[in-house]
Amino acid sequence: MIARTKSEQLFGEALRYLPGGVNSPVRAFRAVGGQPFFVDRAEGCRLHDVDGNTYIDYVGTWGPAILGHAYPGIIQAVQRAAELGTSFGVPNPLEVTMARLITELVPSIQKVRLCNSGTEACMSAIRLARGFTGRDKFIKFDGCYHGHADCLLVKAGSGALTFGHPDSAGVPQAFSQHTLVLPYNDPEAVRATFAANPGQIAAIILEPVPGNAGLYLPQPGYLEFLRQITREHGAVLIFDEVMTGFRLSPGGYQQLCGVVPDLTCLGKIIGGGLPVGAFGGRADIMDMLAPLGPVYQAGTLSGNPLAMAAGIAALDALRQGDAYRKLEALGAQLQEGLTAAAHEAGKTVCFNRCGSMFCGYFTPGPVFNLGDAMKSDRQLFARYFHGMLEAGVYLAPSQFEAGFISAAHTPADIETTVRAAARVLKSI
Ligand code: KE4
Repeated sequence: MIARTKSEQLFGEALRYLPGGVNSPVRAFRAVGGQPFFVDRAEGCRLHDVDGNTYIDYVGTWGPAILGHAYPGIIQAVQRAAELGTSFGVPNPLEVTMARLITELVPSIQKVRLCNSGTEACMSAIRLARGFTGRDKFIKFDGCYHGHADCLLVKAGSGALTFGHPDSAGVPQAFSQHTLVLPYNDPEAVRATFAANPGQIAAIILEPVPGNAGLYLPQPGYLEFLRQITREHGAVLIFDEVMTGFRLSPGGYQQLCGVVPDLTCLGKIIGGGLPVGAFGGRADIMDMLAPLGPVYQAGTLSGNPLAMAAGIAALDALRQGDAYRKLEALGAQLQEGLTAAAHEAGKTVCFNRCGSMFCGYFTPGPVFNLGDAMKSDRQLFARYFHGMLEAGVYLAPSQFEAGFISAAHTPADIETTVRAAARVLKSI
């Protein structure tokens, strides 16, 4: 067993001050058992814990670290910005640069509002769609997670799902009664819901590639169907690309699939690891936002110069380099290696992948929605997680999370991971 004495001491102290010892539930390892380790520093594709152990990291702080940790261009940009002040509460040039970059890279975003988290982005996008249409109801899909705003914590994914009670305590029925939850990849369910709620549905919000119940993909034609039916019924189509934005291509998944949403939510990568969120889209919808229009949204630290500097450095590096080609090659290598290792060990694994996002489900599959994902053997996953951790590989501490490869991973790191998996899968 790897010694983690200092992490255990820190966790004991953390439990005194922080509920569950963490500031975000999934970090607590409740889905896999054991205790979290504490990171001292990170660079490239590796985390170094406070006990001197090193791990190849496939969580990447849940998506932002697409270039790897402590990416020099980002560190230097943040250092330069910090010397000029950490927050102004007054417009600063970096906000304009970031907004211009986003609108250039994601053409469906004609105007954008920056905020401080993906939760805030999704919550605000729903409010904006309701204000624009004058309607209250909206459709989300089970297993999709859009942050922890009250109206969205209904059959959510990610941590909410991991804890086995998809709905959250503290959310009054009145706050979620307008949230219509449907199975993903089921066009008939969407048709029936619009038919049953004529003229009442403000929006559909979805992760175009759901990454909060593991990872699964839209069936061919599904996103095109959602685009068409929302147009027919005057509903706003919202792509939550907080995870997929700039992860799968410079223009997000919408660039790959060719489906143009009305609004897009962003986060994670555009902050380069600092707190950030954004939502944007059609100008006629966005101009409903205060101070122009009647839909209120605000934030003390929105457009914060440090987060902007970090995000601009990240987006510049992504658009100028060959990161996406590299990420695809590494993803394919990992998928091939882990699939072969599972087969060799006699373990049934359904491995889903989209570029540098992936999930290995311990179930025969296929996995196209939450119901399929829930068939996975979570106990076996927990043993696999800990076996890999002991082997120096940090996977997402839940079967219902996506893994992330960074441009700092190398083919040798992938090979090391595959060899470790081959050993662990035979032993569990
Ligand atoms: P944040 O509020 O955590 O910045 O973003 C919420 C959010 C919105 N939309 C999507 C598609 C997301 O994946 C997220 C957040 N993702 C989780 C990982 N599954 C964050 C990890 C955590 O909650 O600690």
